[in-house]
Amino acid sequence: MPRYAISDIHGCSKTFATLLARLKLQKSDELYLLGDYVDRGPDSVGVIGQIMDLQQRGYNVQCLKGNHEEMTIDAYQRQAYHRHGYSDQHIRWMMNLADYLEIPGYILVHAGLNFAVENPLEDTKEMRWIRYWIEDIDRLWLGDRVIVHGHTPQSYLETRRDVNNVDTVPAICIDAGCAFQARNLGYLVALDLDTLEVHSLRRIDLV
Ligand SMILES: [Mn+2]
Repeated sequence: MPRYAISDIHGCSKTFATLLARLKLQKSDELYLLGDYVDRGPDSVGVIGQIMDLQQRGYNVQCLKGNHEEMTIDAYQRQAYHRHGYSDQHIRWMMNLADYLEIPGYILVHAGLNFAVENPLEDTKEMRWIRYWIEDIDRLWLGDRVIVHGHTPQSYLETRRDVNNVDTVPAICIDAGCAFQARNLGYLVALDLDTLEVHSLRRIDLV
């Protein structure tokens, strides 16, 4: 039963649907989505709808909260986001998203972990926002786990490099900048957490 992780879909609903079709996702598979479903791309509501639909149909999809969901919830609570077409149900779904997940072999988190505090798993705010934390990883604390995260876009080729370097640096960034225009970005990737294969798909959505 494959386990996949995908991050930073950012409103690219067609690209997301196509990647899932490529993976031939089964109900017995595990799909982990690491946050930032919304903003930048053309169809944030559609991405949330697709994920909720998969969950309602019995697919094993577990989702983290990204900084863009945090901002969306905050704006909604200030009554500013109704015009973006989110329903109360969408917002409730976002509010219930996890800060991080621990599964065999991995810690999954949107942005990363703050190793400046005694217990990195207690700093849930930085889990959605932190950058430049890789060099601070406490290998003793982490043990043989690998951190898989998104949030900071890079070429999908660098994701492959992260995979190849995982024994040296136990962190893999899977944000391939799906909604960005830069020449080396514009991909959505799915990491197979057991084979470490990086499935990459060039963005289909118009941004
Ligand atoms: Mn982010």
